[in-house]
Amino acid sequence: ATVTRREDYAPPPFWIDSVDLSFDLDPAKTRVLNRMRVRRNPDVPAQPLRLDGEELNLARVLVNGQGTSFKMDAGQLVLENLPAGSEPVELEIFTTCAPAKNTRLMGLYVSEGTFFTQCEAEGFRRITYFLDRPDVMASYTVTLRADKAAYPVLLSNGNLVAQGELEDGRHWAQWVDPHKKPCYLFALVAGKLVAREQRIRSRAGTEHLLQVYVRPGDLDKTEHAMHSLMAAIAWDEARFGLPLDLERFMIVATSDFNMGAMENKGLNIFNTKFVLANAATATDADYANIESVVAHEYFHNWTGNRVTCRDWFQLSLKEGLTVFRDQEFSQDMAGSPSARAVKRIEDVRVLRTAQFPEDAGPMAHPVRPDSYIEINNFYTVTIYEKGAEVVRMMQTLVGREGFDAGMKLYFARHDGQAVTCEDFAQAIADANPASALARHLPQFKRWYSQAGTPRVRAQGAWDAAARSYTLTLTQSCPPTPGQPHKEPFVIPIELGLLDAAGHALPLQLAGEDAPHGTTRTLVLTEPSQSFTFVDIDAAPVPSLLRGFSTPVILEDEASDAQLLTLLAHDTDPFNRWEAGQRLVLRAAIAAIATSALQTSASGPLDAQILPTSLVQALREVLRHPQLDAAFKELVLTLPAESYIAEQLDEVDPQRVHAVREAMRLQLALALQADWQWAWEQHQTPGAYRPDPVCAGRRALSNLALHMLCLAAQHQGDQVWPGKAYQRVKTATNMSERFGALSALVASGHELAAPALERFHALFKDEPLVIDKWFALQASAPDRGGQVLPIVRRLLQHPDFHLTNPNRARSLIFSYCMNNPGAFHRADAAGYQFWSERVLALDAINPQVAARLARALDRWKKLAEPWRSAAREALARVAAKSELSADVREVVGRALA
Ligand code: DPP
Ligand code: ZN
Repeated sequence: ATVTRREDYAPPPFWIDSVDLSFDLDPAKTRVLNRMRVRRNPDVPAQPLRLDGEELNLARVLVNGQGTSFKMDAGQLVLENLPAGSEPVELEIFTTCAPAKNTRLMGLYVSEGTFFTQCEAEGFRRITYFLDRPDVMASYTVTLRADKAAYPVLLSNGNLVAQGELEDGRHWAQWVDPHKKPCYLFALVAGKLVAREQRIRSRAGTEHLLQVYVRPGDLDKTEHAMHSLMAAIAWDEARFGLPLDLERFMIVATSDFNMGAMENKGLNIFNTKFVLANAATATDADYANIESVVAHEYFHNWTGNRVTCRDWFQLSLKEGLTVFRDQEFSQDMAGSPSARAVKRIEDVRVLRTAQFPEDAGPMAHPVRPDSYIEINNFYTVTIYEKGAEVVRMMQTLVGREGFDAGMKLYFARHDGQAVTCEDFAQAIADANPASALARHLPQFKRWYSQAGTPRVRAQGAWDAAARSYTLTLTQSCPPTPGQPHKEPFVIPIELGLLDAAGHALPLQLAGEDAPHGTTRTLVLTEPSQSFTFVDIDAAPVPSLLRGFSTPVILEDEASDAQLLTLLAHDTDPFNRWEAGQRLVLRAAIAAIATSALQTSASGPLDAQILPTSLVQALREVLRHPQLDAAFKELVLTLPAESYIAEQLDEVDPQRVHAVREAMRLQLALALQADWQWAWEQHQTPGAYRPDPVCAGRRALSNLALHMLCLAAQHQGDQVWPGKAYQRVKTATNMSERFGALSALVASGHELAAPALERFHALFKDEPLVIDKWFALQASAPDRGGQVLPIVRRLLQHPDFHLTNPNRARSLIFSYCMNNPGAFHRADAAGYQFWSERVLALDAINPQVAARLARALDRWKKLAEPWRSAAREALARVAAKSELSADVREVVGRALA
């Protein structure tokens, strides 16, 4: 396999100014005529033109209308005899491809009778020969021809300029994209689709047509996506002054899609999961995800499309920034300060449960990687979520207005260009010359170049005589593959100090004339630094890393009593939540170290793992008269098994599972009356509305029902399972229906089976709901090893299709990646299942297979016998000769 290195970047030897593509669409054999205007890059020494191509049948190559000699080399089409000089050349290439056989879903493929494309990162080369790299930007004209009855809708990027009929029942349409773009943003769609349409007028008075295309029958599930799109357009204009630059903006949904969605210029293609929603089929979480993914792809129109990446090492230039933008958007849409905090906690939870392990494992890479074998393996939580945190830190260091000014400068400098992460950081710093970012820019950029999660140790000392409090912050970062030694980072630490009664103290640093508020940001740049606060009458309770101002692991000496104070009083909702999580983690880790708990077929053990003081504090949060339901649900939800496991040096997954299950039961029993109260108080009668307040109430009442079913199952009581079953039958929205079904499945009650059957019968024609049905069973708590046989049986279910990524993820990924207690079996049968599925998927779709391959990333942390068994499973996969580069890179790094 070939390694691509960032340091090898060289500008392209040729530019492609314009592309005229004609497609004769046929599932078995599509003919593609590509006429390009190509010219030599005068800044680069003359060399042959090498065009990328993959699985194409080449029929003809013409240069300025004449036949020409060419050769094939490592899949590339090489033209050695192009005329010298800088005159443009007309290059005509005629190829065919087989979309119906394209199970990789990269390039041009067919899904349920409709043609779709996916070109990012390197799929365009599966459509035609091209300089398939993001720094080559061209103008596109696209003509589509297809059978009119089978493919009545013909779409591509930009504007529809002409269309007409052909003989034999065929028709055609021509699209012109007014903007230059890299080829990874090319798209076409052809099929039987219907659209919800909306006309809007921008702040500047321009008119635009918005369309959401879906299969006939799904139109009643497009309202929320359209509303989300309109909100995203308005927000980007209001917050950043960035308008929609197209007359027409289209979203098209497909049920066969490798990722979430794709920001093709003017023609976004989406996984149906992130478009389709109505009250009956989608949960509150689905509604929120749709809002954020629709916005994310729309925001790419500026951050990604207008200003794009110089090379794929710069992927976070567009992804980190666009995730940051969609997070900011979702917070603004959430409205109230507490709803914003809920969104922030959810984002941090993803970062810490998915990105931190990545940063500590074999796939660890900087936000701007130095090398890759397969770029598809680097669409990661590090590039996306950690990349967003890096942008967020810049905003923290320059302030919100400073950040907006930096964005303006970024577009003023780079609109229409393909640039680097450094260019972005430079623009933000240059717009804020007096800021801490500008002062420390070279050091700040280590966030782009150094992998690994930094650790910050905080030690506080109160000096009674001086009435001062000195906080010493010390940073370090563990080695990662290829980076044994790390230099210090720039670490903004937002903090506050509380007195013992929980009141916020005014913050005055030594040397200052007066206090500056009760929350402020310290910037740690040295390996170790001390900060002294004056006028402090008693030892304070520090509230550090408020809002999770930096993606680090904080190690402080907070006592349980201090954490209880924060849980009860901190004005920073993030740290309030965090205090509860830390107390639960402490109890869990202590229990894991000392007890030999195991779950049994009869369910979790009734053990007192959480101290009474914590249970009481959690009760007070649950009963709190002012706190929002959504926030309460987050506080009362235990950390995931995978997150608990990350805190340990050596992991016995069965013990982690048993302890977490026992904590769950303990909370269910100790707070039984409170759960009942919460359930009764948080019903949301009336028409379904997906707003944060209603969604929060449903989340809390679902958690309550789950706990009540768990307690009932333990006590042999039938009332709550009966209520849950009734709700599965009669609920009028999916959030409540699925919450009730989950409660039955998670408690292991015998009513779970008939409830699952009924649920399947109700929704057998709704693929996204059937995905949930598979996922729920695959992620059910294991009691005596029953989950794997169920998963194996479901593989044979008539509704299971390995070729459909959503379905493969719902069953296989849910089991291997979302259910550690069931996956990490002492008999290694879970790993055996994993290796079989990786290989089966790899033959169909390497990109999806490589994601599944990562389920064993953290095998070196496992205790025996899991560790040896996991290594054997990895070695079994690695030993296959016909492996894709995608999977080979992942298992190779895991075993290295
Ligand atoms: N560029 C896409 C995104 O929005 C990747 N599928 O993240
Ligand atoms: Zn993106």
